Amino acid sequence: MVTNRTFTMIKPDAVEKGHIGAILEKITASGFRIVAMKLTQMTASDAKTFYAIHKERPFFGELVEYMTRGPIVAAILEKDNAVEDFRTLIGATNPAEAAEGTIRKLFAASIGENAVHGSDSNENAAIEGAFHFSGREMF
Ligand code: IDP
Ligand code: MG
Repeated sequence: MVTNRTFTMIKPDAVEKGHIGAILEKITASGFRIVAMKLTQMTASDAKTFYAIHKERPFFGELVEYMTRGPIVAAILEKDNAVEDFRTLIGATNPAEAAEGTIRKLFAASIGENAVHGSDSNENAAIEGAFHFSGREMF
């Protein structure tokens, strides 16, 4: 398994607010190489599959509504220790608890609308990347 890659989404709230460029700048300035990237929109079926692990949580319906309401930027990123380093770069799930300078501290509005996704393990990075991209879209 490739262990130096992670998967991210710039979520609908951040796209709506015009933060795509600023967030990509933070990502590339932090040493991540873009392996694959696209502007796309998730269907309800996509979001329910992607977030299936959270299907019993009280916020699941709200999460599916949010993630499908507009376009996202999906990307695969490469760097040594990508999964852990990217989680550090984005900060805590709740922006109120995110460290200064992190993407969520800078751009997220709330624990629900938190601007970016980052994979939580190498295994999930591979699953999530393959959910959005075929091999010929990866560089
Ligand atoms: P993560 O994105 O930091 O890995 P998870 O716990 O995996 O956080 O939750 C997935 C996503 O579900 C979060 O990024 C956020 O958009 C949403 N979410 C998590 N907790 C809550 C909550 O308490 N209320 C509303 N939405 C939430
Ligand atoms: Mg998670």
